Amino acid sequence: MTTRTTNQKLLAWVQEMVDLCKPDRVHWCDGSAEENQKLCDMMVAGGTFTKLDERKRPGCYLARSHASDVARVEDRTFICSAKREDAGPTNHWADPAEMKQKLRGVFAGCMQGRTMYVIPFAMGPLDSPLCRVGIEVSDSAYVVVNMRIMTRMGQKVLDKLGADGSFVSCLHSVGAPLKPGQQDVPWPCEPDPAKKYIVHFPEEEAIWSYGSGYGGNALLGKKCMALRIASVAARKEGWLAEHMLILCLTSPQGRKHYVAAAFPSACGKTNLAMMKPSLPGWTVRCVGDDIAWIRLGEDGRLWAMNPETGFFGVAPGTSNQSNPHALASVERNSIFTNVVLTPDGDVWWEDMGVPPPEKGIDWQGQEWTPGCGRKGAHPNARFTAPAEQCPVIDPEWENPAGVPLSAMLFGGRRASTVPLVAEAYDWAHGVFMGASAGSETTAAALHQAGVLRRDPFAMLPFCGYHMGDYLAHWLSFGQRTTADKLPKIFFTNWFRKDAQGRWLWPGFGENSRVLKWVCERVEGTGKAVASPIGLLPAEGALDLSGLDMPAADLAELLRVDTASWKKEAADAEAYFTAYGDRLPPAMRQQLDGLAARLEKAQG
Ligand code: SAT
Ligand code: MN
Repeated sequence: MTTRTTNQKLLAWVQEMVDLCKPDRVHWCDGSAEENQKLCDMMVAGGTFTKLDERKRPGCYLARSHASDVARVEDRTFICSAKREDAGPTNHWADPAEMKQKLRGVFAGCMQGRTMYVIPFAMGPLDSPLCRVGIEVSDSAYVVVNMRIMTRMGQKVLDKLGADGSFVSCLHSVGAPLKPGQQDVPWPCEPDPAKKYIVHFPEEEAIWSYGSGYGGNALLGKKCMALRIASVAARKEGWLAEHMLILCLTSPQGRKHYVAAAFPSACGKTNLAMMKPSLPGWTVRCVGDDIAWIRLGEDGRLWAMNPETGFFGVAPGTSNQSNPHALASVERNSIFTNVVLTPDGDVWWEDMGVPPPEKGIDWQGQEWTPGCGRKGAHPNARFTAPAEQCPVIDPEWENPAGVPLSAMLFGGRRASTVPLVAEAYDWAHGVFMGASAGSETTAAALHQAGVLRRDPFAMLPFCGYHMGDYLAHWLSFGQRTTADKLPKIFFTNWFRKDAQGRWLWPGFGENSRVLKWVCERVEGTGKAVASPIGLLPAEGALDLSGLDMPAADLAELLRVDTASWKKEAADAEAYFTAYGDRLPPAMRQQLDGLAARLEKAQG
């Protein structure tokens, strides 16, 4: 295979990685359809991929991971900044020199018997001022074909890089070298979680990932580069790299608003991003479902861009009711990981909204029947689908300038306390709302699901530096532009339950009712009432027409219980103490302001 770059730094780095990992072969990926087909065919032959029925899912494949390798591994994720305090209290830190030395031992010879793929990729449209190039070397063909969907990948990126362009270096290995003659397995990985490493060197802009082939652990353009490494660069350069979807909402009168929203993994970002509004005449168009790179425009507004080109969405729960446009996006040219294979060569997952097959093969490769007591799909089963296949992709989604934001939403999964929607009083209050956000954990990471934790800006697992500095960076935008130019900030919670544990809000397309109020607030027409925690929709301000919602449910959805909020404030305050003297004074003022308002409401 000939190399197609004259970039000496790149050639030298790849050679260094070859010398370290000792692959049998090196393949420079050109990103072509032919190359992709060859890799897919090879994975079918090797058992990694099952080709789905061409009439049902043209161009689609199913993969089943090893049972130990099903989600991000936050415990094994490290930020190796030169100084420990720059990683901050929310990240695992290790000394970069010591970690590098340890990893050199771990990676030594790790690609023996395998091919090293060199994957040139770009995050962002190639002509965008925010576009960044990464080079991932990986011994996984599964990673190559996923990266081809999720990023702009191949020769065009090497052309952009040119002879002296710089890149984020991303080393990835599944950590399963093959001895001569040793038979490969469908999903090679390092099964021992303690031997996996997802390591970031922010000063060097380097990523070393070992032992996992799954999702954000292995598709290094996504969380590792576009969030952890990019967030550090963004702070230095004055922009934001955020865990946010971007959507365009258009009113029946044709007024457009771009909205970005930060929710933790597996909390419905993909569903909101391409929602089918239940309110007649409203439309939602999708710009992105997971990551937003946001810069301050010359006009003083914040402009957001989706650096990815695909969706890596949670399959279970995706149905015609929850997300018809995601289902349409995965009709062809998509990869499914850890879902059920049906006897007719199609896929199925829990809460797909269609009856299960009489029998199938589950995500672990076992015979499966409905009612057998086991889930057919893993709760963190995923689809990888090209964004351009989304029937409601926004015409501006590849605009190199991005799109101007009217509003930002923060949210999480909260069974109690947090109302359906509340608007921040101003930018600093909005930053406080994002900073103090809590959410119940999900299956997107290998940890106990359903536990409430603080997840500031939904960035807890993804911020590559000290979270106190991150809050200060967000606050700085309040000084760098004027309040009228900044997006309005809101907090939302679709997940509130009543005392019996029943969801109070129907969610999905009905969330358009909340978005409508957000738009009206932006335009200055929506009515709101003050509460200790922020501005709530005034009576009658939420459009509930055609929705059979008992008054008591609505009241409960919007209720701000002073006692619960005092606990909430105390919890946030205790959480902030970990930030030490890097907690911006404005956050302390916000805590005091909230306490005073709660006191007044009670008294
Ligand atoms: O596996 S990913 O990190 O890409 C998905 C997620 O957790 O958001
Ligand atoms: Mn995500």
